[in-house]
Amino acid sequence: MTATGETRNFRTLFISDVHLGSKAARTELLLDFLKYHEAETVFLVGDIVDGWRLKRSWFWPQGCNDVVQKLLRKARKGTRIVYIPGNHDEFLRDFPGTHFGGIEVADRAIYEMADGKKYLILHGDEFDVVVRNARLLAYLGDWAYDAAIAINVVLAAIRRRLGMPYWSFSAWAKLQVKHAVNFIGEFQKVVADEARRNKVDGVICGHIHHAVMTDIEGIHYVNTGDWVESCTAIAEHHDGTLELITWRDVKATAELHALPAPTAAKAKNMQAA
Ligand SMILES: [Mn+2]
Repeated sequence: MTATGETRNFRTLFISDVHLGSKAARTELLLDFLKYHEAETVFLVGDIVDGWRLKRSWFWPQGCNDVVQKLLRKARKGTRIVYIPGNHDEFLRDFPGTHFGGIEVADRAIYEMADGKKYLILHGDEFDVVVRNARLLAYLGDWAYDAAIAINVVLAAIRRRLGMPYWSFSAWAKLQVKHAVNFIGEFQKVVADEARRNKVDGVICGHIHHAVMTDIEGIHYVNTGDWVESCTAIAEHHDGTLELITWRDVKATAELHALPAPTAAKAKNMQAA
């Protein structure tokens, strides 16, 4: 957004970890972001709806409806929207290949950017088991790595059928503050490895609520971040360049410096309403 509040047009937008249905979801900021950002394709990279939170207690304020409506309206107007479920909205994993309201559901995707570079798009929770048992798996080798991922997928499906909650990486990492940085590094490494196995140039994922664009041994690792704290998204320009947008900071800067005082005051009143 510029000081005058112009809409920016992109080829693709990538958003994840909105956690609609959790009190932490920053729906007003996301709505605002969606208002000022258009794209030909929008990838929802998982954990958009927090199904587990909703199962425990129903929390669905108007803001959640507004976000869903905004996305459906974009789809109606011709934006291609692809929803890649995460662990918090894994109920959608039972419906790969289906459409609802013009939104496609897919387990993962391989997507070609405007510059021809190919990216693997996935949420990333299937690698939790590898990150948690990194040392053991490194010791046991490749077969154990593949087996661990396969077992994790099966266990998650069984837990889902039994109505048991998914084990949460971010909650777990928060408890292990001292090692959290190592876990993020390990997660990034295994996801980059998966991209390499798929013979693509990069990977775009979410899950760990840590937005970044970096090179990991020749693989472009991109994480979309989240809309519970940092309010970040990844945007692909029409030439294939990727940009990490931290909307929370853009908004804060715009409100502090760019907007004339009456407009800023009006914006505040509107938010309060
Ligand atoms: Mn997740």
